[in-house]
Amino acid sequence: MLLANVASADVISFSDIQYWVGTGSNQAAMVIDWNDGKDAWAWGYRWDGAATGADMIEALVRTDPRLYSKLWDFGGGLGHALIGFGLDRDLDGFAIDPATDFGPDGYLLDGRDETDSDGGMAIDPDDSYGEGWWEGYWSYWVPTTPGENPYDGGSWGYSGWGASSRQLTDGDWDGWSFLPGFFGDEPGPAQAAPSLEAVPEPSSLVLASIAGIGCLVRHRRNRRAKSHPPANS
Ligand SMILES: [Ca+2]
Ligand SMILES: [Ca+2]
Repeated sequence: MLLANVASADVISFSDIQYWVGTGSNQAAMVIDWNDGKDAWAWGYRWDGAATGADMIEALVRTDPRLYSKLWDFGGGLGHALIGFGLDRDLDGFAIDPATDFGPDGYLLDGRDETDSDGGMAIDPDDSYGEGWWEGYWSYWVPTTPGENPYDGGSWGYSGWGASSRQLTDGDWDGWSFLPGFFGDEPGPAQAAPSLEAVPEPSSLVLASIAGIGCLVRHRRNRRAKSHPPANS
C-alpha cells in the first residue's frame, strides 16, 4: 500500500519531477491534462538564456518517445498554435485515427489546415490524445505570478500569450488543459512523467514477487534434497 501511495503522489514541487530535458541554470515544469479520465503528467525543462513555452514543448516532445504533438506554423514569424497532444502511456506504440504521420520525433509542425484539426482519436485505449480548433482546444495556463508554483501556494491563470510568445522564467510552470467543446478548467493535479531509466513500478513489483517465489521454490527444493537424498549419493 505504501509503495502504491508513493508511486501515485501528485507533483507539488520540481523535486517530484522525474523526467527532465535540456541543460542550464533555469528550470520550468510543463503539465499536460487531457481531461480524459487518465492522469495528467508533468515534465521538467532546463535551459540557459531565453526560452519560450513553444521551445519547451518542442524539446520535450522531441526527447520523450511517449509524447506527440501537432502544431500549426502560422508562418511569417507569427508563431505556432498547438492543435494536439498525444501520450503513449504504456510505450507500446501510438497512433491516431485518422492516420497521421507525426514524424520521427513525434513533433508534427504543419501548415495551417483548419479542416484537419478536430476529432483525432488515440487508437490504443491505454493512450491519450486530444486535438481541436473548432470543436475544442488546448487552453494554456501559466502561474498568476511568474515563477510561482500553482501546486504550492500559487495559482494557475489563463495565458494571455501564445506559446511562441511566452517567455519562460526560472521556476515557471506551464499548463495545458484540453477542453473538448470548449468546456473545462485549469490543469488538475499531475503525476510525474516516469523516468524511462527506471523500471516502471508495476513491473518491478511483479519482478519482486517472482524473485520471492523463486527463493521459496529453491528453499523447498533444498529442504527436500536434504530430507530425501538421491539414491546414488
Ligand atoms: Ca500505447
Ligand atoms: Ca497498450
